[in-house]
Amino acid sequence: LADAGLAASRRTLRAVLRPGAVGAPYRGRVTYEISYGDEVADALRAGRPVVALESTIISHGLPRPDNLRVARQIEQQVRAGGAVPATIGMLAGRIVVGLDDAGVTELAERNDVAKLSVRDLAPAAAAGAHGATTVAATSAIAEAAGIGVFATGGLGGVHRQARDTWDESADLAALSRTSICVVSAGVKSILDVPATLERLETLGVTVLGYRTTRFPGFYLSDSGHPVDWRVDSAEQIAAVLAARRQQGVHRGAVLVTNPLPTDEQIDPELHDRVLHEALERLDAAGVTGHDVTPYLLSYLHEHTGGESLAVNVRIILRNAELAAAIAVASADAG
Ligand code: PSU
Ligand code: MN
Repeated sequence: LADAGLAASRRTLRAVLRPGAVGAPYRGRVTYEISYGDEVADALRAGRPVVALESTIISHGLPRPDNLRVARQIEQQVRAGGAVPATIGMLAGRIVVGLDDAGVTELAERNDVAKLSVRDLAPAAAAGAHGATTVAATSAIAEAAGIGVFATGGLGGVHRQARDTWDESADLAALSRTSICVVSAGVKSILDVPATLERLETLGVTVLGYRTTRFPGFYLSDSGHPVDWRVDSAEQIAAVLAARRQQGVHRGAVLVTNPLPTDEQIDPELHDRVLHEALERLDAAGVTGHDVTPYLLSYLHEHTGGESLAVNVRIILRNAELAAAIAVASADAG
């Protein structure tokens, strides 16, 4: 387990995982229950604000070596906002809610980290794999752990070729059945944005615009499409979450979309040119399935001269800040 980067401070809340048995065939005493970082476990018990963070962004969404630095910055941002960060991922088959720095480093630096959506969690655990969780998997785990707020960068959605490929991120279906508040900057225009919005509507995902009535396009402040509900403060978002609980109608996610200020968005001309190239290359390279999104993300990072990375980091930190404020406002509201 030392190799898995599990610090001694790590412990399971309810069950004991037999040391050395990770990845071994089920022999009656091995459990795959969620492990918690101490600080997260304490905060959850005490009802203090916690923000879930995904790890696919670290392993597959951002280039090395910036990914590790950014992963730490996101956690710091959540702390600065008065909440406890719970970065979620899998180490040697164990789901960990609240990875420590050694665990985050493993996921940032290893070459054998699997990208895990919800359906992958059980087989990856049984195989003793290291894995990074997507928005779909992170949401599902956060809900199971009793964490109500989750900060990410961009969401997965409907891909541009979906009419032929049926490639729609499992993030959307997961958000339709998972009770969680997700803060994102909308979706990247590597996706079919209007189709993604239609699917979010069909799937019953509540979409809020934070200080906007326009759905953000990640690098671009405005995707060109409207959002029905505008909210202007973390308290107002906490009120939406409280209303859902009290109404007893809270299956599915609340997606809070947090746009970049227009003077911070990526140069639209550079954006359109590189996006066009990336989509052409994707086609030519014959990339499919769960490799599509990482391929497009790394193409953008490599071909915008660092601009997309800088903007990406800015977006994530802003989302972490807002998520912490929502978690604090929700805890204050009881
Ligand atoms: N979009 C981004 N950055 C990301 C991702 C998506 O702008 O890092 C990651 C997230 O973890 C998301 C996943 O959940 O990719 C979606 O992958 P797919 O399209 O294969 O479902
Ligand atoms: Mn896909």
